[in-house]
Amino acid sequence: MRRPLLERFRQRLSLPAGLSIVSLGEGATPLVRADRLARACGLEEGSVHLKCEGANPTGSFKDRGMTLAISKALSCGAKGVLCASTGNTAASAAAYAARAGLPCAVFLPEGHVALGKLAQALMHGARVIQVAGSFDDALALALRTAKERGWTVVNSSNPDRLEGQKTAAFEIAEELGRAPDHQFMPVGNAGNITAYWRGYRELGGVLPRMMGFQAAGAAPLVLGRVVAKPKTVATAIRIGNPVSREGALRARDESGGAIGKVADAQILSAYRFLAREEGVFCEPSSAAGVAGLISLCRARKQPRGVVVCILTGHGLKDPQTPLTFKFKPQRVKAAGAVRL
Ligand code: AN7
Repeated sequence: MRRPLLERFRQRLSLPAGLSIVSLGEGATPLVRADRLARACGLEEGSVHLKCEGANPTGSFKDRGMTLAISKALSCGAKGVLCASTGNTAASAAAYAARAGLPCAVFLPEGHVALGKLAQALMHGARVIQVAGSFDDALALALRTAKERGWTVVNSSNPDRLEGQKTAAFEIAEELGRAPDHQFMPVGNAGNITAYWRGYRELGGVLPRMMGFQAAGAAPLVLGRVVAKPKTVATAIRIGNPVSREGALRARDESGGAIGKVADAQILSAYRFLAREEGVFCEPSSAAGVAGLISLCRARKQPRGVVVCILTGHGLKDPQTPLTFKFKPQRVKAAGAVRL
């Protein structure tokens, strides 16, 4: 049996003594070389790697923090857990709550959650609350409901989430023998970039420049103001008022990195490139960091040294976006002739 993530990194985490761990075998995700991507960017072969977080039990990086948040909620005798989510937090919370035997409620922005994530929440028995509004509206309602009912919030405002998520930085540094020089990743609520930066700083040694990318229609950190009506095909990062704004800005400034924005067309182009040229299928939001890397390289601002791109969620989360591309299957009779 795979060791729970929290046990593997016990020394580097602040865990209460005797915590009973709720695990689905999260973490230890593949770091794969991306030589075609490197070549397309004008970078040296062997210098670009993809951290495939879609290989986590529920298909996204959220499982790293959820194992800790749900273990703690269970040990504290929580009545139930709840979260607002663009989908992946909901899927993860629903699965870990099911495993813990805790009731779970998820607040989703109606009409803007990828189908696979909704299916996961339903299958794991969560109470699904569709909110007529954005993620930011759903979060406000979730927080109010938690207060009224005394349920535990497992959004990234819960410090256990980011504490668990920082383990991804440990895995990358362990595998490369040191931290990368540049890390490219998507940014929504900005919890993940905050958690990675904490992880790398705790390790010491080489520190990467943290390069975060938001979708152009949902880029509050780039614009320096809340976006009331965020809009992007990358629904996971369709967020106008990031909870971990301060953490993201600190990661950017302390690391000498940047937070930029990429258009939906650039996100979709990177998404297709990864699937077709690297054999790695991530969800659209996950490709935002890669889109940022490609865009910098096109502008001849190649990053130096070792580059890691974080692919935060699996492509199967969103079975609908691929069908928006031109796609014409051959229809043949069972014994017919086939063109290849
Ligand atoms: C695939 O599930 O916010 O910057 O509610 O699902 O830490 O928010 C998801 C975010 C990137 C952004 N990639 O991470 C949610 C949620 C994927 C995501 C992000 C999300 P943060």
